[in-house]
Amino acid sequence: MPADLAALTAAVEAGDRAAAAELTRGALEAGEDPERVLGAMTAAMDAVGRRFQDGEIFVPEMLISARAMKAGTAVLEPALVAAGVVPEFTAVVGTVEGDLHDIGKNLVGMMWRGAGFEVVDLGVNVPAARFAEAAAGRGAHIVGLSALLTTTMPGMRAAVEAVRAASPGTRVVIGGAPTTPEFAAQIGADGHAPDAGAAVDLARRLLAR
Ligand code: B1M
Repeated sequence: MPADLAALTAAVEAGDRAAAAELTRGALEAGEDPERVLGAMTAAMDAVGRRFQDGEIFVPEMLISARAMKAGTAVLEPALVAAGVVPEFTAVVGTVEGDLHDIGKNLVGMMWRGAGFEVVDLGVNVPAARFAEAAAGRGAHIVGLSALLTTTMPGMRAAVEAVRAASPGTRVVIGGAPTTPEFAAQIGADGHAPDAGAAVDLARRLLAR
């Protein structure tokens, strides 16, 4: 029986965890290419990101879809490893030093995972040097910095400078409620994303070869 990849896309978009896992398992059992199965879920997250940006859905729906994708990818992972499919890009994300807000940062990480990136999440209250260390150590293509407090925004400048010094080729993007594109430009970041959906578009644009 042919795999129902359209149903898998719909299940992830609807945030149906059980269906996402089951349809992924069914697709693999039907002999579907693991990369195409991943593509079906990524397509769902692209749609979710667009709907979030357009104000049609909100954070809870985005989180629910991301969790459904996680359920599908947990089933898919062994097949991807066996097929030698490796993520094209590695991203490091974290909330800057002094800042404990992590919901937006987690969304960005989930959306980047949904876009097929390998994501290294450093958590919250991350010193500049730790971003630099992780970017260099993991050979990251992009680093995402989050800040929710005006008082922790200066930590973004320090992190951009530290990453630039340690790995000059790595892109650095920022986001979080008090940040702006102007602030990103001032501190020498490569870009600013107002939300997690836009962070996917921005990363893809910056990393396009
Ligand atoms: Co705090 N807090 N908080 N807080 N908190 C805010 C941010 C605040 C605006 C509330 C207010 O006063 N109206 C205010 C900041 C004022 C300012 O500086 N401008 C504030 C304050 C003052 C504080 C404390 C100082 C309070 C105190 O203790 N006196 C304290 C600081 C602690 C610290 O960090 N050191 C504090 C603590 C906390 C909690 C721990 C209780 C909790 C955080 C829990 C957690 O994250 N696990 C908390 C919360 C929940 C909030 C609010 C209510 C909600 C934040 C949130 O999660 N939003 C917030 C008020 C608000 O925003 N309405 C507030 C949902 C989330 C999805 O949105 O994180 O903005 P957000 O992410 C968005 C975008 O910003 C963007 O994408 C997401 C959407 O897709 N984005 C990125 C975020 N990071 C990105 C990175 C990117 C790209 C996009 O690229 C890398």
